Amino acid sequence: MIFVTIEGVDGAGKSTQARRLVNRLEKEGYEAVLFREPGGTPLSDKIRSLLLDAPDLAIAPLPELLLFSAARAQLVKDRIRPALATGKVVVCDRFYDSTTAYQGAGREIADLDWISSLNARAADGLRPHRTWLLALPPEEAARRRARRSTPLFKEEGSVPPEQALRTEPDRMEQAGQAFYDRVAKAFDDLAAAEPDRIARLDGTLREDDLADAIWRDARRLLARRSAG
Ligand code: Z5A
Repeated sequence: MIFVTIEGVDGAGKSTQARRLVNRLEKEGYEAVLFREPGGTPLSDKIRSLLLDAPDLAIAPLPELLLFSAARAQLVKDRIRPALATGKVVVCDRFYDSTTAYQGAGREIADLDWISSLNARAADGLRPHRTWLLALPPEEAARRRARRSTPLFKEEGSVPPEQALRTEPDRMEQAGQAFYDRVAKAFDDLAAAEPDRIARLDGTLREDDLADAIWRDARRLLARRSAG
């Protein structure tokens, strides 16, 4: 079926929109599954814990990138490919654009060609049919992060309770503002480079308006798909 992803800086509203899209798809009679990166398989969840929940664990930029990619490779193989093969719509809260933005630009592993081929390899050649980038000014993103409490995240696969209840900044969130500025710019650059895939949406819009815009686009994609 179709594979769609939602991207943006932390706090941009990705989880909210991913959840709403899946609910809407189900209401309209589609079988849909939601994954969050990193995570979604036992290995990917363990990698997530290593990457995010151990603030004092030193992880250099290259191993960080490889760990995110390893988590993704397992998720694609064990969950995403099989779900697509059985006709489901797969919605993923972050995918490889996050690696390009956070590790490529944020962590300044500047070799974008290499990252792009690693991304393709880890994704087993799978390219999202559509990516919605929720763009948010950095100060608004920071404000939302600060007031974030327990996410209502619901995905196929396990979300350990300690992650669902986490309110302290995770390892990634300890990076400074310059890091987040580079990440946001990299997302914008990706959207400019791949306009056929990445739709940039104004993340400051009301939740309902964003959900409507995403649903309209998703419905078009689905219609095109079923027309052959
Ligand atoms: N990472 C990476 O470095 N490389 C990679 O390859 C991958 C990931 C895949 C995952 O963190 C971290 O891993 C992330 C990038 C890195 N780190 N950083 N830093 P995560 O999974 O724990 O969380 P996140 O992906 O960063 O997302 P988030 O912080 O949970 O935020 P969100 O999903 O974008 O937003 P939300 O939870 O839906 O909403 C945040 C708040 O805003 C909440 O209070 C909402 O009620 C509110 N909200 C949502 N929408 C709106 C609108 N439209 N208006 C007003 N308020 C809103």
